[in-house]
Amino acid sequence: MSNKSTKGGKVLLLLPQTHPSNPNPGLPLALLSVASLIDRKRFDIKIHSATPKYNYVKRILRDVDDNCLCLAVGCLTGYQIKNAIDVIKKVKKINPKLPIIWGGWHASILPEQTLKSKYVDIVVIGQGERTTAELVERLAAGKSLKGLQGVYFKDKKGKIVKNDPRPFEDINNFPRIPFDLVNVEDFIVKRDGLRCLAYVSSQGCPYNCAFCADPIVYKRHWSGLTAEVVVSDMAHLTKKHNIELFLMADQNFFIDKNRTKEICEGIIKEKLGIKWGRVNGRPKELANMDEKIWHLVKESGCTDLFVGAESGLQEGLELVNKMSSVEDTVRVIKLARKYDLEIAPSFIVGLPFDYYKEAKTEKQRMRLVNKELKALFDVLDICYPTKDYLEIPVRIYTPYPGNPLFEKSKELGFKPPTKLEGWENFDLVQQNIPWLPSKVYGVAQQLQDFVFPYACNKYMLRHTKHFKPLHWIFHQTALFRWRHRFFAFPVEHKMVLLFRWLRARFAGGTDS
Ligand code: B12
Ligand code: SF4
Repeated sequence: MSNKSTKGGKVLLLLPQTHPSNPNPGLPLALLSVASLIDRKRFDIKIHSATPKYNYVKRILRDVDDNCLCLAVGCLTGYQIKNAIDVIKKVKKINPKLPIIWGGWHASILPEQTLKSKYVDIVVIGQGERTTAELVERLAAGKSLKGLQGVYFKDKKGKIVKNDPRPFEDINNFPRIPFDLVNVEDFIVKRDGLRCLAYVSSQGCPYNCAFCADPIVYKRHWSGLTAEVVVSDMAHLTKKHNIELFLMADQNFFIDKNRTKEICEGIIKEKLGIKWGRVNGRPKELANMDEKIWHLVKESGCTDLFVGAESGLQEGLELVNKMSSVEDTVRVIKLARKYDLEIAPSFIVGLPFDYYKEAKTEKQRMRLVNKELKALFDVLDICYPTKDYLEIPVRIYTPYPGNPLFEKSKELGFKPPTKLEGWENFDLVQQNIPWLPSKVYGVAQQLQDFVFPYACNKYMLRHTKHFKPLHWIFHQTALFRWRHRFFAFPVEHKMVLLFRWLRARFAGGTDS
């Protein structure tokens, strides 16, 4: 990281903590993209991720001196907002006039509401590369932000000024991701003993799923780096940092089949010898993908896929406008197994079906949730009769602003927060949806933390160095619960949570 003081001043970028229980947001890919077009000869760019590896708050407070031009934060909807505000409060005590910029998912979805907060001066909406580079130039020159596409700001009197949106741009127009702006080693994680790094090869998605934030932020645009750039980035990162597995953060990697084919061929041709995994795709797309490409995906070192199965009910898939069928989900899981690729189908429970309007009692509402859960287990029973899966993420539906299901949720009694701070609690554990019986949160957690991991036939191999007999009992009870769809009295789940808490507590502190 550079320490030089440059003429234009310091530009601080912060990726806040994601959650108190799991604060590490990891490699700040979005901030690195944002930084890519800022003139590094004139500005001293400092990227801070709230990784527990170092005290990011202390570092930021040290940097917000008179030579600092701005602090820019990127938040998802949820806890990151709280963490960002906590840091900004401290920054304001040292440098009250420092312009505070908000960008990223939450600010792009609700720019005006975000800007109303006293902790925000400027909002960057949508793609951040070109907008932020131009914004920084204007701030350094003391010019007005009027007319700057993709920016809302408060003028000197505190009045909100809304500029026009910035058209979506091909990401191949931007320079390569400047990985040298961070200490990459801080963001390398271990998975199955391999050195892994997050990597993103595209932005946006052309689909319009009714629960997803992507159509709002990227307006159904998609742009992917060319295969040549992806392969050369991978080669560079592998050589420089000895990366063995790339964790792909694309929203929807497989949009352009030709690009997929060329990336796979490039990895093979260049003999990179790497693995790449956690690749996101839509069931229909993958179910219809040419088997020659499936073959190349495997041959080039892909380890696992992540598909949004969303619901085991066809009416659920229609409600979320997935444009995919339950059969597609089954087919894609079978295809992945045919090519010996692990695949994680993720599901959402508690979707805002219209039926909830008539369901007056908790019992009636529980019946609807059980219908969703039954369908989910039916799909899993077809696809994994021997429980040989990687993981099965189950999330409670959370209404994120701006999309059609958010509007439906309001019809079902959901009251969205009216100011920025109100969105701090929007995560998967908080109980935000009024139509869902509260015990469903417990069931979803139990599935996620206990039933699915312990029922998995690989669990005993993977995680049981100690306490083998106890793990064996847990494995059997998880299988029993799965078989009988019985989730009451979750004693073993509570025990697992207690063990985790004890391990975290005695494994030492964080954020030094
Ligand atoms: C890595 C990742 C995470 C990481 C942390 C990421 C982070 N930013 O802190 C982890 C694993 C912790 C995570 C957790 C969650 N995530 Co997540 N995650 C992603 C993922 C896969 C990649 C993000 C990324 O780096 N993209 C690459 C960059 C280049 O793209 P970008 O983020 O869009 O950034 C561009 C613009 O948005 C803008 N921009 C972004 N940041 C900033 C900052 C500034 C200052 C400026 C000016 C501009 C700017 O400029 C960038 C370049 O053009 C995205 C999907 C995706 N592909 O984007 C989902 C995504 C962001 N996650 C999402 C969700 C819902 C979650 C979870 C709630 C649960 C879940 N479903 O996994 C939790 C919540 C965490 C929390 N409490 O805050 C949603 C966002 C919804 C929302 N309204 O916020 C996404 C879009 C996935 C989806 N379709 O559902 N996530
Ligand atoms: S396919 Fe995935 S990224 Fe695209 S709109 Fe649907 S959920 Fe969002």
